[in-house]
Amino acid sequence: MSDHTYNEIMHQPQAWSETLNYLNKNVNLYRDMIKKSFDSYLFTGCGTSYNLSLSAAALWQSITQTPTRGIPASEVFLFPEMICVPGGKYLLFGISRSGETTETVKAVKFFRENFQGMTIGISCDEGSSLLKNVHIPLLTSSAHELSVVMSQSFTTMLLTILYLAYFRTGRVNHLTDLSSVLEKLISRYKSLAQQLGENLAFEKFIFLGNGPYYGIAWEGSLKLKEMSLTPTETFHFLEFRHGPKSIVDEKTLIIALTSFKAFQYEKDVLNEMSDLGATIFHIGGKSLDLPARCQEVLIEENVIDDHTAPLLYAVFLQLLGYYRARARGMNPDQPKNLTKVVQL
Ligand code: F1P
Repeated sequence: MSDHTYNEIMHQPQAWSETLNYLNKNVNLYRDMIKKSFDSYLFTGCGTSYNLSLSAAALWQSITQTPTRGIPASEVFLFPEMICVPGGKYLLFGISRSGETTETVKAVKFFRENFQGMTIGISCDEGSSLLKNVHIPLLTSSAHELSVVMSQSFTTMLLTILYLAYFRTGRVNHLTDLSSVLEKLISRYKSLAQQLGENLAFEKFIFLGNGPYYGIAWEGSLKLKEMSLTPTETFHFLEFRHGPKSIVDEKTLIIALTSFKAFQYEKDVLNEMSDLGATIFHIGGKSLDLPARCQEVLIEENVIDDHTAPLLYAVFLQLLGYYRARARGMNPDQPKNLTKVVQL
């Protein structure tokens, strides 16, 4: 079965490799800006690109040790006083696959008119409005997509941000093997994502993630919703205990993105949910060792940590959404009610 969405999901190892090569060869585009100091850093976008901004902000702050936030583009111009303080010096990253999403372009223009600081645009489409309205345009054309839903564009733009954070701290070599690690993981675990996606007995889908995985959990949730028209919910692990766990039963699939840093806390939550009857789709660095109803994608490569693992996890969430859509007789290339770009 071949369609744009599937081809683009499977193209990610190549898109990542080409993007890293491009960034290595074009340091002149971003070197000066990335080495500058700002009071605070902002990542903004819409939909998938907002989910990306959530993970990007967590990663940027953790790697560069600078104050960073991820915000929906509409908040920048609707509630600017809640985002920027007068006199503050900001670096705003505008994220948009198309570079034409009205809110994102408006947010960048509003920011430049009202606040001090610089702007970087990251987009997969050459000559887009976003790239024309920022100080530093970064094009990730290797992840150009024909599909409506975003897949390789999400991970490749996030990889670009990870690279810039590592460039600032002199550790870009940490990313060298990611593409080949992903290739191995896809060949090993794609069938597991397909098997779970095709299991139509599940009726409730809960995505759990902490730290940089929270934005990835939201993205997996959106993929399942967009492609297979499935209602989903997303939480930080320990938040799920504070009420939402009331709905857990034998028809619940919990998609759990565990971290290295908080694994024991996350494992305790998942043990509880397994006792309530849920099935766990676990993506993580070490096994939960649950007695039953647990399927695992385990990333045991030593190059992987809480900064690089989130990128790899996203691919299996895309595959889960893709295969559930197919199993429900839907065409992921033509998701109901959606357009490739939201222009107001
Ligand atoms: C953002 C977006 C996507 C969504 C759909 C409509 O696009 O909202 O997240 O899946 O494709 O557009 P962009 O600003 O990244 O081009």
